[in-house]
Amino acid sequence: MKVIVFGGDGFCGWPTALHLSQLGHNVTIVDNLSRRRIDTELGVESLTPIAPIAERLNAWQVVTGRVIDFSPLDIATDYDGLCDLLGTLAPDAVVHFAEQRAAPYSMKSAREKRYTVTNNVNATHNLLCSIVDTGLDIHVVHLGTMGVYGYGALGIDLPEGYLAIDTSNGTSGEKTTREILYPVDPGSIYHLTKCQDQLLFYYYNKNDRVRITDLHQGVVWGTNTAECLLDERLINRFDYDGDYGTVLNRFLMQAAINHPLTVHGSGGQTRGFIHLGDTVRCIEIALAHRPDREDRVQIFNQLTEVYSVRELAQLVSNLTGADITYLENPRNEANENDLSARPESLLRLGLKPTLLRESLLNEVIEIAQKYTERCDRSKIPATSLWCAGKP
Ligand code: NAD
Ligand code: USQ
Repeated sequence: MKVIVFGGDGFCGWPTALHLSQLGHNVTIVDNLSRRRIDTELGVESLTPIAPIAERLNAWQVVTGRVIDFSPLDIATDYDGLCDLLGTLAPDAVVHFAEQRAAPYSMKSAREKRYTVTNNVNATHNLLCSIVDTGLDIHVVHLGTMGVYGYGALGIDLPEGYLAIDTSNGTSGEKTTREILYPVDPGSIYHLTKCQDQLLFYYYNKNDRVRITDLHQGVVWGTNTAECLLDERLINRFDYDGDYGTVLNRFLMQAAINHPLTVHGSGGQTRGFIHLGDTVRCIEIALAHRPDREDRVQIFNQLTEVYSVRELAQLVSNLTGADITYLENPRNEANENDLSARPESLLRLGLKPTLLRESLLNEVIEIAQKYTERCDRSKIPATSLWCAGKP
């Protein structure tokens, strides 16, 4: 398959591009390198020393003999460039990671809120519009989030994107059943953009029959996949700072440097989690199962386990002896929430879940220990507040 990986320089995109190339697909990465620029803006660096994109791609060719092309395009602003690229490459499929993905960054101030909305919504819309504009039949695989459902599940197992509802006509009393998109409930401006993406997918699928798979992914943990480990220059990024670091990787890194584990509030927030190796495998599965042209948007829940933040902190503490500190929550989220969801479709299509286990947690801790001297402890606290005056 000819595949474009939009956002292929990022945390999930880079290992995905390598994996698809390793499988024999013809891969092109498109990335405007905004994530690297945001690091500079925040005065922080990936804990792991990631190589410049040209060096990464050169190393991949030297080590495997395979070529990954690169195009430095901003897909939110350069619409003509995007159309030209699609027209030239005529890919079978695209994987869309190219969005600003940190909830805390999206809540920092009006500037970051506006950037996140403009960047994410335009990136997704430009991609869909350019597919229709060029007349190409391209399968879009998008990395969405479990956060579109909100975390206050209606006391049911979260379905995969759609909710069956019964309606009753007020005049005739006639009853009908239909499936609608599960009601969205975003918890940050970033999550809000993913809810907007959902509606864009719904419309372009309904009106133009664009083939779309939307992967509702939980929090990703882990750092390197088998392909990233082939050479030091292929190492993946590792975010640990208060804006981009996600909870389990942060706890593992904090344990590695003897920093107390930073639990927000009571730690009662419950989330879906997935190991990076499974993220990559899920995308491989999604690409292999292109929906038919008349199908509605195919939505898969992409998580393998559900934990509360408190449980994760306890697990890491038991493993390493790290202290746990309970901080006032900088976010506007419930003290406790229930969440129940399973990756039904991906399991049916062959996913073998990588469950959280000591050896894998230790692997992340070892990487964090190896690069301890690159850590700036002052960047660990989460300082982005959801509401003015909070905490
Ligand atoms: P990331 O920030 O590491 O990677 C995103 C990449 O997209 C970056 O390299 C960035 O430079 C690029 N990009 C952003 N805007 C662009 C634009 N307008 N044009 C071209 N390139 C652009 O993020 P990630 O952790 O790899 O996440 C990738 C996707 O997966 C995101 O859409 C995110 O919402 C989703 N996701 C991530 C997680 C997670 O825990 N990391 C969990 C669920 C879903
Ligand atoms: N948390 C802590 N301590 C920390 C960091 C986080 O208690 O040091 C808590 C947060 O308050 C939150 C939970 O952990 O309750 C998860 O936070 P997170 O930063 O790990 O994840 P989140 O903000 O939800 O975002 C991440 C990715 C995002 C993706 C989302 C999937 O950055 O791109 O969409 O996970 S999901 O959570 O399912 O919506």
